[in-house]
Amino acid sequence: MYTQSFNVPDDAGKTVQPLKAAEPAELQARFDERIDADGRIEPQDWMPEAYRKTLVRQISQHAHSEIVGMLPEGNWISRAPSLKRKAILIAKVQDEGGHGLYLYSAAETLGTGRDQMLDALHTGKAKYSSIFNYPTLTWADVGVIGWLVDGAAIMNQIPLCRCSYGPYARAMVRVCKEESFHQRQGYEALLVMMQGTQAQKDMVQDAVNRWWWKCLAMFGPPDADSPNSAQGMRWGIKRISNDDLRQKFVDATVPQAQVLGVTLPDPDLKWNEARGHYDYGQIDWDEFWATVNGHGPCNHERLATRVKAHHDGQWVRDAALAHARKQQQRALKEAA
Ligand code: BYC
Repeated sequence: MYTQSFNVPDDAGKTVQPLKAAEPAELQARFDERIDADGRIEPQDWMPEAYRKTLVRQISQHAHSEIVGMLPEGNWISRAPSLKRKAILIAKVQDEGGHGLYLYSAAETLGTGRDQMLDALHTGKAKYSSIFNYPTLTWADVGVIGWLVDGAAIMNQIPLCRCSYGPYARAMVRVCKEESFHQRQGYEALLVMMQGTQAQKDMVQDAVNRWWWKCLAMFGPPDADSPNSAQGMRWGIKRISNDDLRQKFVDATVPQAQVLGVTLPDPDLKWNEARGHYDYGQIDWDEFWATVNGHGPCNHERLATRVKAHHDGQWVRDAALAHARKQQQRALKEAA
């Protein structure tokens, strides 16, 4: 092989001093310096164990959310009102599956296996977004998920493109581009329904009434009750706080609701001239925590569906592994 010639070191024959392993304090200082300079941490770099653990927690939960997030909308693929809407919905749900795969891959670069992450999801140890534990009762829910759920997701995910961990940040760039299409297709589907019959308009308003508050809760607990925020911000994993993102989402969504012709179900929602933001009412945090802790309307159904899909897919994983082994043996035989 010619490439072997490139493996001969330039200083062949000279005595090379082995690199002295840096002491932990020195490594920590270098890490802190990189974070302070807004630099990126890559998989081969030294990082504190707590930083690694936090990233695995957040990225794997994010991946689980994408995969479980396929279910509420997937429920409508066979009942989409036209071929065009069906094709768009299939593509969207497939994109969410793709997002899950980029994110599991990003988490794997931190040394945690996909099997471990899936096991944590299937046994209920890992979290996924609260929003996917609510049912999609009508076709309007599909439009509202695109408009509001994907809209909230983009608001949360754009700052993650600047996350300090390289593989996560790079995965988020593509995810955000696709989420932006998802948000627009949902909004466009609703615009069409709002030009339809009174029954269609009522269906949209009903879906907005059911999803609005759940979307506000998606951003996570208030900053004062968010145990992970301060450290996440210090490490450059989170860039904007839960409450600030929630406010940005409300401010961006109110004018969109006006164009659409729907009412957001909050009597306290009003422009505050002094703050330069919309004020909004109280989120039901008891309901949020009950859902996060497994007691929402669809938690059992969602997990059971994922576990069944995993078991049903075992033969595909077995076949892929057998094929890979065969390819490897063939390559070894040819190389011998
Ligand atoms: N649901 O200290 P905090 C999508 C947990 S999918 C459930 O503020 P952190 C899409 C939190 O994990 C959207 N749990 O935590 C897909 C923590 O518990 P642990 C998913 C929640 O990490 C398909 C505890 O509450 N997006 O876009 O600083 C179709 C305390 O919270 C939730 C992501 O995952 C929740 N809503 O901040 C359409 C984005 N909120 O882990 C759309 C990446 C909080 O200590 N993740 N908790 O046991 C993040 O940005 C952050 O992890 C969060 C929470 C803002 C979610």
